[in-house]
Amino acid sequence: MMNMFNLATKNTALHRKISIVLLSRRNGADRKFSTSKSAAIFDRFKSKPSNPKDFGKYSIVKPGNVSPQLIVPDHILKPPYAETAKPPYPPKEIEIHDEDSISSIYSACKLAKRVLHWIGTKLEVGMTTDEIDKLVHNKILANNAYPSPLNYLGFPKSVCTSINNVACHGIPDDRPLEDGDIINIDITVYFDGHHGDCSETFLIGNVDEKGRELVAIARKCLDEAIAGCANYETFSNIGNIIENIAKMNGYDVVPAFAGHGIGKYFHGPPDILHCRNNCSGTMKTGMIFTIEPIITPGSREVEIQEDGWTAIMVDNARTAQFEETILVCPTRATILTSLE
Ligand SMILES: [Co+2]
Repeated sequence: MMNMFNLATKNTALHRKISIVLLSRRNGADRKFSTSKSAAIFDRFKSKPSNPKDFGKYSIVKPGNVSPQLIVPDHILKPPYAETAKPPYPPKEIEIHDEDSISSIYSACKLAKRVLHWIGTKLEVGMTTDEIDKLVHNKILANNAYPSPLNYLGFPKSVCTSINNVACHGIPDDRPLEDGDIINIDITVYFDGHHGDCSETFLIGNVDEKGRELVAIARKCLDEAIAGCANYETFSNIGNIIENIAKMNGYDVVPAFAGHGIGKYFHGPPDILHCRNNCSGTMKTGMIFTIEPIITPGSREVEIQEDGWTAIMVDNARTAQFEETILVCPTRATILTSLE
């Protein structure tokens, strides 16, 4: 899951540099969003309307029917927002994690990646995203962990499932997977008091060539960005690497969503921008954060649906996204969301 830039968190130097416009298009008309959950679109990042483009062969997805919220038994350690939907404030400064903290986050990250890998082997045409949610929910509980998205700021499900033109934060529903879909599954677990967060875009059946290429480039953007992380590297390096690779291949980056620091909190500083930027800030050994760029062949604009979460591309282009949680080390970054 990702940080959405919003006015409530616009108190850092990084946010002050970016003027933001909260808007959505409904029935073709712009309207201002009033909820704190609304996503922001940076006006400086808005792309010009492009000519209709051939984005390939795929179904355009809209939100479906959502089943009742699942139960978490009492013996599972729950994060503070599990009952209230309101997460406590994260630390103001970027945390430098000590060995104990790194070890706990690593355990959560490994579990998240194991569940992600496992659900990837279960996907098949005809399975609904609601079924994916139930499988993931039960798998996480069976590992004595809590599915972090559940009731985080009111999110109704245990996993995000974002298919084709859904950029991120898709809510599992009654839509069955179709041959040719690409689906991002975003798993975060809360284990031993710490969160671990990762996602992957999976191919369902026969995905057209444009879809396969999009997914491959999204993976490459993340891998190269991680390779550019180490002690003393700048945070802006991440967005610059990602957007350069995307643009070189004819793609763009969706700027409205950011990676985030993670630990005892699901989302904390730093905000990791995935588009080119010159924001200040330098990585230090012991920092832990996610990188999770969303790549598109179309324009950069997303529209948040009335459910307050589902982010759909305005031009209905497909998007692909991968996410890892990483630890900054002296000469490189270590991926904590690993299978080992
Ligand atoms: Co995340």
